[in-house]
Amino acid sequence: MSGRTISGKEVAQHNSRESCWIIVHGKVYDVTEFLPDHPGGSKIILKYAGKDATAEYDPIHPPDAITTNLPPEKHLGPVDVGTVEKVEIVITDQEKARQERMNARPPLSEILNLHDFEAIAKLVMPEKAWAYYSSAADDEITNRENHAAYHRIWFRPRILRDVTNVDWSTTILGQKSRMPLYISATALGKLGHPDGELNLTRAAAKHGVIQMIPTLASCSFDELVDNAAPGQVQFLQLYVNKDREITKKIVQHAEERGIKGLFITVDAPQLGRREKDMRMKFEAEDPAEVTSNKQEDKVDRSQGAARAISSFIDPGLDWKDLPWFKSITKMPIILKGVQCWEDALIAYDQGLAGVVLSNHGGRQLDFARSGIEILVEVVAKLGELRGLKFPNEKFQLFVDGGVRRATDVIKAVALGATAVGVGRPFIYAFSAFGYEGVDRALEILNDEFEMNMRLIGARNLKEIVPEMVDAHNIHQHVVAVPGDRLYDNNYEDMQIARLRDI
Ligand code: 173
Repeated sequence: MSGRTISGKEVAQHNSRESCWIIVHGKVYDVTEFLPDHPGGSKIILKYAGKDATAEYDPIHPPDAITTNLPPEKHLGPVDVGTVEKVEIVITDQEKARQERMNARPPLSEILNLHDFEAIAKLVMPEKAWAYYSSAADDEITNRENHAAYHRIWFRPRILRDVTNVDWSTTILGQKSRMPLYISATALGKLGHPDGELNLTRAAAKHGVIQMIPTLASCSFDELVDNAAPGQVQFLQLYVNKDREITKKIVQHAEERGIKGLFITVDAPQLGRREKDMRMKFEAEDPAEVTSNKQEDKVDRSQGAARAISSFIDPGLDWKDLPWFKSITKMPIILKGVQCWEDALIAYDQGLAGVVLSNHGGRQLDFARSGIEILVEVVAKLGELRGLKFPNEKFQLFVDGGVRRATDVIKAVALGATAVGVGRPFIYAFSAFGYEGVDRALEILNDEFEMNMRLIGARNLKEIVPEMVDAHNIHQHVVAVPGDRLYDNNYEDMQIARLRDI
């Protein structure tokens, strides 16, 4: 970075595809040559050519994204802040109304369960953020099935056991956790709250639960590790880059920084179609701009927030790559997104530490089965073929998707899971209430554990045995169960195409 201070006026002259400078956090960058390579497409950068792009940049990128992606000679120097023309931030009527709703949030003491966070988040989050987080693939059948599958499992509680003291703590990949639950990886946390994933780090520290840091966090990886409490356990979710050197760097850096488990995402060689998110983008774009888009962008921003930044993910990832991962790290390796016993068996035979039975929150293949349904077949088949019993220390099974209650977690544990991942509910908690929201969400789950452990007659997780649940209908997708009123209230109907305003 040269020391020269650059005037806002000079920056403003570089406002085209031919010469494009932008300001981020008070520094000027020449991104002209980077335009065609920007994972989010060139168009969005050009919108800020010659201007301050910080407000648009922040929610989507970790703070160090620009410095690591641009060669040093393109870092032009600090801008003379007083001379920068302010990018006019127009507060729309819609935004005003949203802020009013934010001021009308109920006190946290009135939030009684995880569904409540979702209901409030839906009302107070920026629309773009809600569209991105809540959306799922295609017709969102799997998204809803993830939750509904838990309705097909019923309890067989035991009575007259002294349940004065109950303990639901456990170990996950050898690490202590106060609950059989971890905070799963979800991208772009700053879309929902300015502190992004840091809200999760702090609340996880307070409650002694493990946070899985996403590859595509809005906070930088180091920021999330630096802000962890002494001894706090974190895992890393990994999207594998086409450039394996980049992946190697990420993995080895994570290990050096004390990350205790590597969760490689294997269900997203291409991102699913999240149509709520896509539709939101159409509405946000100026129609004239949309129609004049001449395919000059590598990535069409109208595809929604996730697709725009996912072009680095390698669809060529293969079982053949696993020995390489084992050669570059000693961290336990877990595959996240396994969806049938055959693949779980290969993972076991390859000596991996476990698998997450997951369909990516219903965001990838629609009509993929729920994690909890897959768990039942994996436990049965690996028992039959390899003599394994679950939960198993050496090969751990995790599930995620649709979990909203401690009873859901208890069902998974009874069926053989070491722990479950919870993603969206914590994003909703911090989007609506910041750190305190996540703190409250974890407190609610703790309260639910205490009561439900007593009610099923288990004093610790070992006493939660398969006989305590009746899951014989789990593979039946057409059994009638009562509707879930709280969940259904939050579930937002998908929209059908409609005419433009005339
Ligand atoms: O589900 C997602 O949205 C996701 O995993 C993702 C992938 C790439 C970029 C951003 C998010």
